[in-house]
Amino acid sequence: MKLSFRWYGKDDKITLQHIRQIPGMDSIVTAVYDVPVGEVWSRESIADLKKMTEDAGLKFDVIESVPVHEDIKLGKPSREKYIENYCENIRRLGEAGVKCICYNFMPVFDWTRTQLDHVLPDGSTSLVYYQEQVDKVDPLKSDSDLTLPGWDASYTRDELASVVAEYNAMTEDDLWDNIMYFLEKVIPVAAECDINMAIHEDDPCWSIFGLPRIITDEKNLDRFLSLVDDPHNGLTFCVGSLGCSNKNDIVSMAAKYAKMGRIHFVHMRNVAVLDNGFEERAHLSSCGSIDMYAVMKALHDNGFTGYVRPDHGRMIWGETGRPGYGLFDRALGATYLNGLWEAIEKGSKE
Ligand SMILES: [Mn+2]
Repeated sequence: MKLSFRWYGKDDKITLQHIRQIPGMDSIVTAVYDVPVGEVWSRESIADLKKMTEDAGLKFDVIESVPVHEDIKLGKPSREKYIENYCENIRRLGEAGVKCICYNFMPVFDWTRTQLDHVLPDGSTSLVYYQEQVDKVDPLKSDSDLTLPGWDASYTRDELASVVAEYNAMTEDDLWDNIMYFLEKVIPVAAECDINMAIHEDDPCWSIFGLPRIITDEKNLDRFLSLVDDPHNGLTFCVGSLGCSNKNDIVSMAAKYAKMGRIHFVHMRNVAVLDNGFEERAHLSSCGSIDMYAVMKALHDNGFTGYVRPDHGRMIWGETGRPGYGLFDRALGATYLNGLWEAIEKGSKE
């Protein structure tokens, strides 16, 4: 595995120098943040990121994310322009030596949580999802004050209601058609540039607000990978997103997709699965519902060579900042993953 760490660019209070001091760190995971979704990233912005990263002694291998414009997901005629822009971004990132691009195909809402600073028994805070709180929120009611953290602030409530209504008129099969259309144009370009495209699963891995969501479980991941059967059409295997449903057997899925050579990037996060949702927890297996050792072993034993990053961390030691993306707990997570990997590797040679 190649250890990586998400960095939000120059405005991130966590610096590349901090990240470099985490043992074993190989690559940064970042993106160009000053361009609206769907537009082409400037070569200068890409080159700046690359230079900063490499000057800090890290690699510029992984982009998270190149976001997919809603018109592509909705299958609108304007998708042609946005797909062409997407392909141009792949080409430009390929020129800069990028190896892997993470993206997702979630309608409107990226990750969804009900609270970002839930206090855990040890006094740390984490992101949580409680279904009864989600059920109280209706994005179609544009006059409602109820919102959830993480909602795209670039939408007004009226705009949000209207885009949600557009998706509510779509079936899951429509969304499958639209993702197929996207992949058939994008994957050949990625193959030409030798960039691995790595879709991130829906987070959480079930439908919310009646919106179609399809990147959710093993059956659907099988279908997704078969749409364009090319190794460049792969996965960001997000353990926390898939693992917040007990229906997903994370360990056997990690083994299967690693063996197929289709996992290019892994997000390692532990969650405690509850009857009414889930809580994000520290990375250690005993802190949540996921056997992190078994996931890492499944990856290792099936020839995984891609990128791994610690996913959301708790806020600990008084740190403040972007929820899930503090330095301290993610660094603890990285160190834990290093330890697991070393033990698995050495153990396999005994
Ligand atoms: Mn993730």
